[in-house]
Amino acid sequence: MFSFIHAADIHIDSPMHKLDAYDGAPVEAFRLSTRKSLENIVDRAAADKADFVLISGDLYDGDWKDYNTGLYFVSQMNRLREAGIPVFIVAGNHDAASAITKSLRLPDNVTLFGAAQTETLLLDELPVAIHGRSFASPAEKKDLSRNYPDPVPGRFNIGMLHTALTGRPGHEPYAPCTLSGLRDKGYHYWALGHVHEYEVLCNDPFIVFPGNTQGRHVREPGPRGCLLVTVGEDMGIASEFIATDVIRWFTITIDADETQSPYDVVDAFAGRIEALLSENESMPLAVRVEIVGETPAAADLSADTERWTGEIRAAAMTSGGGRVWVEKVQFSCRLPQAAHQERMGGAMEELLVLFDELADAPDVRMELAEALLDFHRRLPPEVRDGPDGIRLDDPDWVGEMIEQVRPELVGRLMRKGGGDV
Ligand SMILES: [Mn+2]
Repeated sequence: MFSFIHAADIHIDSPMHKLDAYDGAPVEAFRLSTRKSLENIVDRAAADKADFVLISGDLYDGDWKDYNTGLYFVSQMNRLREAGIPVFIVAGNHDAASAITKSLRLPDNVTLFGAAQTETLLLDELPVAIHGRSFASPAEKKDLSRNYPDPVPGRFNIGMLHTALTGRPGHEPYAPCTLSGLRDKGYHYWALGHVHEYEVLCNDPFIVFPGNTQGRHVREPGPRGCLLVTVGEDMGIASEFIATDVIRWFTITIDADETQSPYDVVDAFAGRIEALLSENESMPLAVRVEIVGETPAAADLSADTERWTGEIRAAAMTSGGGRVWVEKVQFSCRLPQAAHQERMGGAMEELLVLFDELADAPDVRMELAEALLDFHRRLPPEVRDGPDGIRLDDPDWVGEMIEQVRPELVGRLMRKGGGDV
C-alpha cells in the first residue's frame, strides 16, 4: 500500500572525537561520513519510491559551525522534493530548539514538528497520521509520550519520539517513557530515536530504534543504517534494515592462546581481517585490535608495543587492500602460568598475583574507584568526557586500565638486561 523510511541520529557533521590524534586516521573520510549516510538515505528513498521519510531526532550533532551544515541538508531535502517525497522531523537532545542558534528555511516538502506541544499531521494522499513533538531543550526530563493524542481512526498512526525509554546504557535518560505506555497508545508504529543501537522493541505495534546512520567511534561498531518499512492493505508491517554507513567500526579480539611467537599473533590478525573484509564487502573498516589470552609471545609483545602495533598496521595494509585502518592495538595477553614460574620468582610473582586478585575482585576495583573520585572531579571536563574520556570514578574503566597496564609493566620488568626500570 505504501512505504516509508525511518532514520534517526544522523548527527550531521559530528566532529569524530579526537580522531586526528591517531596515526594515519582517515580523517577526511570520517569528516564526510555522516553527510554521506544521509545521501545514502536519500538515494534509497528515491530508488525505492518511498512515500515519505521520517527522521526521529539528532539530525544535527549540535549547533552548526557555519551555514554549510544547513545548506548541505537543504541540498539533500531538495533531492527528495524533486522526487516528490515529503520528510517529517522531530528534534532530539542534540538539535533541540535551544541548542541550535542558526537556521535556514527548509524546502516545502519538509516538516519539523514544534516543541511547544504534540502535533498531528494527516497526509493527503495516504491514510496516515503522524504524531510528533520536538525537544525544546537538550535535557528533556518529562515523559513526552503521555501527551500524545489518541490514534486517528481509520489511519495508520505513527508516533515520532526521541527518547531513552526506561534508560539504555551509554545514553542520557531523556524524555523517559515506558514500552507499555507506548504500546497502550494504540498507534501502529513508534518511530523512535536517541539510542544509537538498532533495536526492535515490539512487533505489534512496531516500536523501533533504527540506530544511528554512521558509526562514529569504536563503541558504535558494525553496520549502521535506517529502516525501509512497507505497510500492506491490512496495515501489516514489513521492515528491512538498510545499511547507510560509509566506514565501519569493529573491535577485533585476537585470542593468542594457540600462538607461540609475535608473528603468529600478527598472522592471526591478518586472517581475521580477510574474513571481516569479505563479510563487509567494499566497506572501509576502522578497527581496534585487542590481543588477549595466554601465550609465550606475551613477553616480546609487551616489551615493544610500538613495534608490534606497527607490525599489525603493516599486516592491515598487506591484507586489507587499502580498506582497513587500525585505530589502536591493546596488548592484554599474558604469559602462560608455567612460563611465569620459570622466568620469575619473588617480587615479580607477587606482583602478578596482585594483578590476578585485582582482576577477580570487583569490590577492590570499586574501592579504588571511590578513592579516586575526588581526583576525578578535579580533572578538566575535556579529559573526562567523550568516548575515550578518563573515568576514574567507574570501576569497570579502572579494571580495564589495570588489564592494559599489566602487560606493559610485566614487559618492562622482564626485558632482557633491563636494568633501566
Ligand atoms: Mn543521538
